[in-house]
Amino acid sequence: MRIALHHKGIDYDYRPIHLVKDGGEQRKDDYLSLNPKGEVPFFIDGELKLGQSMAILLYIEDRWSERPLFPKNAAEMAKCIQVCEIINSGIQPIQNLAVMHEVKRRYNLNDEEKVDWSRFWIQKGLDALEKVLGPLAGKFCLGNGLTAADLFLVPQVYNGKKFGVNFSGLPLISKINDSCLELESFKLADPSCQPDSP
Ligand SMILES: N[C@@H](CCC(=O)N[C@@H](CS)C(=O)NCC(=O)O)C(=O)O
Repeated sequence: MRIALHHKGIDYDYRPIHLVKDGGEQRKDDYLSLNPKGEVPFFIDGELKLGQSMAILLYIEDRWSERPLFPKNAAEMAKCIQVCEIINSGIQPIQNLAVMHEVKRRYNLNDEEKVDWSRFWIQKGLDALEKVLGPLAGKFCLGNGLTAADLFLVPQVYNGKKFGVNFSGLPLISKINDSCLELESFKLADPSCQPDSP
């Protein structure tokens, strides 16, 4: 979401939610009253209060149509969503903090086993995505133009690196990630550049 806001040059207020401190601010009542799902991002625009990054991106795309992030052609749009969803519904949820926490608690895992769970699912998902991207990718996921697919890919690669995923068999994904990280919008959205970064 941050990448899209910077890409489109939208001015925004950033309200940090610390996901770990004190058991996670996303699990506190005041945040849950805003977003019962207890996750970030959450987007507010006037009366609109919106969770889920795909919903937020589609809203931003419609409201600020300059510098589009979704293809207009139906087949290309479907391909773009395919890539987004491999990450957004096929990888990210299984390696999320809440899932790691619950898997650890239920099966009495240690921290290394907990991380191994997430690493396994990210590796499996990115290995498949590398094959899907084969006929699609150029400089970015879909040819040489930036799309929403790249906005999902880069944060997932970031998490993959954090959890020790092996990128040696993922040359396409690595190359796309590098191309994205050269762009100003990705630099400004990087976690290390946020006001609450430790
Ligand atoms: N499907 C949601 C996923 C949101 C999500 O899982 N966000 C993570 C951070 S990237 C989170 O808030 N995790 C908190 C937790 O698991 O407790 C979306 O696309 O917005």
